[in-house]
Amino acid sequence: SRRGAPHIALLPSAGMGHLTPFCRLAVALSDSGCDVSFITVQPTVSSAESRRVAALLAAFPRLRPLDFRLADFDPSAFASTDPFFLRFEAIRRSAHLLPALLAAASPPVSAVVVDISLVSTFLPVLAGVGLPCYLLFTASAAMLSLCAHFPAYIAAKTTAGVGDVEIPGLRTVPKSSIPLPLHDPNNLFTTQFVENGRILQKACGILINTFHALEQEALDALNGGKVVPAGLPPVVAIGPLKPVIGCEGGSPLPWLDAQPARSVVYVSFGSRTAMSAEQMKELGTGLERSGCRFLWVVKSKVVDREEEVELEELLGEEYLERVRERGLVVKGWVEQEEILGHVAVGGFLSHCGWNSVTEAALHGVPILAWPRLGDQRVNADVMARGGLGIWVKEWSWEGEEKVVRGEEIGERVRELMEDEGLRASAARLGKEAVKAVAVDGSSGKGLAEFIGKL
Ligand code: BUP
Repeated sequence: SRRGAPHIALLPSAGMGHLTPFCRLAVALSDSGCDVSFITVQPTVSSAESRRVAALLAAFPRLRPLDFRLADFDPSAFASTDPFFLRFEAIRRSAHLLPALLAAASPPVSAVVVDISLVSTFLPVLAGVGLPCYLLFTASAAMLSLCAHFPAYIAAKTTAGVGDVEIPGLRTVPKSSIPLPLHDPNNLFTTQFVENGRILQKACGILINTFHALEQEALDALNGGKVVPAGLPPVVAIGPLKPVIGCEGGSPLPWLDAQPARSVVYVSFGSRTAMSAEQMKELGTGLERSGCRFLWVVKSKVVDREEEVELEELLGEEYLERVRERGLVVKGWVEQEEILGHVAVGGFLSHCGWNSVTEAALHGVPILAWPRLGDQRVNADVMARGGLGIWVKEWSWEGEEKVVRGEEIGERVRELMEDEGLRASAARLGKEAVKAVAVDGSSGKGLAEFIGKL
């Protein structure tokens, strides 16, 4: 690295949605001349994560791996069964062990970038040893506003449950879009979310994987002292973080090469959203009825290590036989970035995990949103406002029994693929995204300013 260049340590959290932007940030910082240490926790929750970390470190030997051994942790003591939330907690409770690991690093660490889900326990520990703590917010600026305002909302509310949340200076997040765990004050995720929200003000800065053309209003509200009257550290948009070529895994898809331009709808609900067997059948029917070509990534378990059932068993051999000509159904990991960038892909039926939204934006691929849980409805709202896609608000959500019928899914998919106006507006946003991450774009400059400050 260049003389005098900062040494930045990155601490990602559990789950592909958190790991992916950190891998991309690591490469972006390293490409800008920084020394980068990448803190890893083994074993990872999913095998997708361990493969990604191994591929990243192999492709970029200049990144320094730092193996973080966690303190003993008893998951049964917590009111959650979500393996990812429990891992967040295990890492959070090991914060006191990080300074010793960092102290051994040479050259000395100049700053640490911590994942949002971990920040409330790490920030005080890092401050204690005089290390600047930045955070990377891995979701939308709208979600950051909710995170920043939520502690004040909880403190001021007079009703028992959580209702519509009016974010000062921005917009109201309706009750139905609030992540389900947040309705339960005793949920482990709620405790983490509120603690992390409270400490935001003390961070040296907040990096966020979004861009101005998509979320100008939210970024202005956050930086203009509207969301948190006491003020926040600078919220710096650095996205959409660019994919790291050659290490995001997956198999090449010769099938796509054989399809006409913009004819295929890509269907994926992310790395950790499982769908019920019945809903999966209906989705299959819907894709078949749409008459469109499709590439469908099937997931039936929250953690990939537990995927055992074969496609034939999930969807039936007959179905797979029937759709063979027009549809490719795959189980396991695909290279989503490559798929979204492929000329054959003309639409994306997506759960609206934030990484997926930013990837679709970068490639100008229109989205049909079917958010399922967590921050996904907030994200779907952002992408619909930004002209990137359509969100069918009535479709089922975490905790609901409702099954969306194939007929309706098929109709909406066809609409997505036939809407020329939407295609044009998604393409426009794609151009803005590409501009933003260029060296002289808003996000490119944001990253350079962050590095300059260190
Ligand atoms: Br599935 C799948 N290939 O097969 P999100 C996902 N991805 O490359 P999530 C693949 O994983 P959280 C696959 O491109 C994106 O970068 C995808 O992140 C990639 O949603 C990432 O979209 C998934 O944020 O995470 O997985 O639900 O719940 O943590 O947001």
